[in-house]
Amino acid sequence: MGNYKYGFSTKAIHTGETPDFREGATGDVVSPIHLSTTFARKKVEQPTSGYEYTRSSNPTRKALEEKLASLENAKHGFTFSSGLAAETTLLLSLLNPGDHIAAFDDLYGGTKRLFNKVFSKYNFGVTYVDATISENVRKGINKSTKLIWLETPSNPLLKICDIREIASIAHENNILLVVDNTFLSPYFQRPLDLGADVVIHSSTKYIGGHSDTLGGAIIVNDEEIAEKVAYHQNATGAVLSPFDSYLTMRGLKTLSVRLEQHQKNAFAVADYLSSHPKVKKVIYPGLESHPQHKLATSQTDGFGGVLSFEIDGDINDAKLFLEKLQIFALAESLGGVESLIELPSLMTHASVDKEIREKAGITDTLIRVSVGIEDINDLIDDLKQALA
Ligand code: P1T
Repeated sequence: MGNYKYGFSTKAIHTGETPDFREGATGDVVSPIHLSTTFARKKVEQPTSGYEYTRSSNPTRKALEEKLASLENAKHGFTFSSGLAAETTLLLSLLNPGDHIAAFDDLYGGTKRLFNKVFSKYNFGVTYVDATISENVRKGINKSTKLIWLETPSNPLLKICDIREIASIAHENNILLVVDNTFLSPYFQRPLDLGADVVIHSSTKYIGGHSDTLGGAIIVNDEEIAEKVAYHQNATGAVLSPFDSYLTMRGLKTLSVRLEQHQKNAFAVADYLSSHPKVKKVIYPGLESHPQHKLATSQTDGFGGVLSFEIDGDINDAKLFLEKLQIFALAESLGGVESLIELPSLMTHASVDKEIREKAGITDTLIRVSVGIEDINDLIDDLKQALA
């Protein structure tokens, strides 16, 4: 199924899963789960089906990889056992010791831990910059910089970076731009179309959508990058299992309807919290009060289902509020159909040093909400009773 011919939902449902009508084939409408770890061949020199061993390639994983690539308007997709496994494989594919990354200072805590505590041991340098001002990125690069790394919207402060502007700074300097597109998914944002070179996903989130499968993805157009990633995917081995590929594909088919509902509920929650006397500030790119609302509108088709807010009080008030909620689960992660809520300073971003965290704006009373697709009245009632 060609990349550009069909609309988003048609591609989400059909790409990679065309029924097989060849003689003896069963014409499955849904791609079967190919659990086999190895594939028999008739001749020593040549794999008969094109498949050899599931770490290298697997038909169920391939169906998902084709689907994901088509949704990002890309040629190549690769899927991994988690978002961090995708990031690790990308770094191993594209960097050599001594190379440097210019990264946004508001990133998922686990990504910062990977850069600061794991890759730093192998002499990779990282400079964090406030990439909401594109010129800061230029200041953060040096002659060893090979990658610029962004999340937009960022986790957990929902800051927006100008993908087009930063892509041109990257390319003027022969640097690749990586955008983590986890928060919006390709339904609302397609960074490769805006000039990025690599898209990263934690498919654990909106792409899977049901909090029941961990995964990650790398999506690219460039043949040379694709070749390097394919080599390292096989050589290092953190691939997505056939069963997780199936679950992720099943989730992906409803991405557009889920995200529309996530966003609708997120707007309603943002409006409710904005007018509550016990809430100091609400951060949601869909609100006109968000400092980069216009930029968000210029590069995305929507604002997603995650918002953050600061409760008026101290950390104990924040904890009390979180523990009183009945429907919102107090849990890490985001992007599932159920509403999740968490305290980044003690949960998702606890691995980031306090000083760095606070400098970036992740205070002790900042609360992050992944608004689910439950009935909105029930969500608002739950927030109301817990705030009371
Ligand atoms: O959890 P994993 O699938 O390995 O993905 C890591 C990751 C990468 N990028 C972003 C933007 C993420 O938010 C994450 C994971 N985030 C959480 C678990 C969280 O609660 O924020």
